[in-house]
This record gives sequence, structure tokens and C-alpha cells, in this order.
Amino acid sequence: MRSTILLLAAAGALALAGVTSSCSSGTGGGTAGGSGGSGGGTAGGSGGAGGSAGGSAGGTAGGVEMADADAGICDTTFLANCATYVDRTAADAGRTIEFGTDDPTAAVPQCMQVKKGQSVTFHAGAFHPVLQDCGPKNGKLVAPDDATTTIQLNVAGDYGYHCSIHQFKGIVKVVP
Ligand SMILES: [Cu+2]
Repeated sequence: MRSTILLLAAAGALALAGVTSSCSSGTGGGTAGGSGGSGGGTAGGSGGAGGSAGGSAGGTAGGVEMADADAGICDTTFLANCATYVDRTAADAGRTIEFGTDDPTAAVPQCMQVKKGQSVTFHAGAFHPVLQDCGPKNGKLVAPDDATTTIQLNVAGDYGYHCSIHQFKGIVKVVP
């Protein structure tokens, strides 16, 4: 009988403690929530920095002219972009490629044949930077966008290139 009373008293004390702790935890919860907010803000700032690093890395990867000094021989898949070539080997022939200027989605002409030692001029429109995909290592075919760049091609072979933003492709076939 005595022990029952003690238990009831203990239960009452627990109930009181429960009310008290509910008030405390309400206050505590508010404070913790505030701190959490600050922490989240800081973490978000760090995440932003990480994003910048990722962006830079991506930009660098996209801007790589060629991983190797020799871009490698164009494979049949790439060469399939050109069934025939516009012959510009004559001394007085024009060798300008309108890159995204005449047609915003293509190189015109897309497939040009020139002779070793001749120069090709890329008239690249805004947001149409030219990057080489494959072909001989000399006379590296890289031209910035929104500019006119002339490149002399001194090694025979197929120079495959593309717009690094829109991915449209073209080939300059340099014959001996
Ligand atoms: Cu483009």
C-alpha cells in the first residue's frame, strides 16, 4: 500500500517534469531551428563554391583543343559526314568556310578539298568556335568564334572539326 502511494507520487513528479520539459523543449526547439538555419546558409555558400569549381573544370574540358598533339586519323563515322567534297584546290579558288554565318547550324561548305600548303579561312560566327576533332597534327585547325581565322594546312589528310557549342561538323580534305 505504501509502495503504491510512492509510485503515484513518483508518477505525479514525472507528470510535472513532463510539463516542465515540454516547455523547455519548446524553447530549445526554437533555438535549434534558428541555428540550423544559419548552418544551412553557410553550407549553401560552400556548395556554391563547389559549383564554380565544377563549372571551371567543365569549361576547361570543353576548351581543350586536342588531348594529344596528333588528333588521330578520322574514323569512318566522322568521315561519313562528307560523301563528296567541294573542290577548292585551284589556285584562284575561294577557301573560306562560313562557319555558322550563312547557315546558323552548319559549316558552308561542310566538306572542302584543298591542296597541301593552301590556307583555309574560317569565318566563324558568334558562338561558333571551331575545334579540331581528328586529322594531322600540323596546321592545327582551331578558330575562335566571332572572328576570321586563316590556317595554312601543310600536311595532307582529313581535318575533322566541329562547332564546340552546337556540335555541327565539317571536314577539310587536304590532298598532296
Ligand atoms: Cu555553333
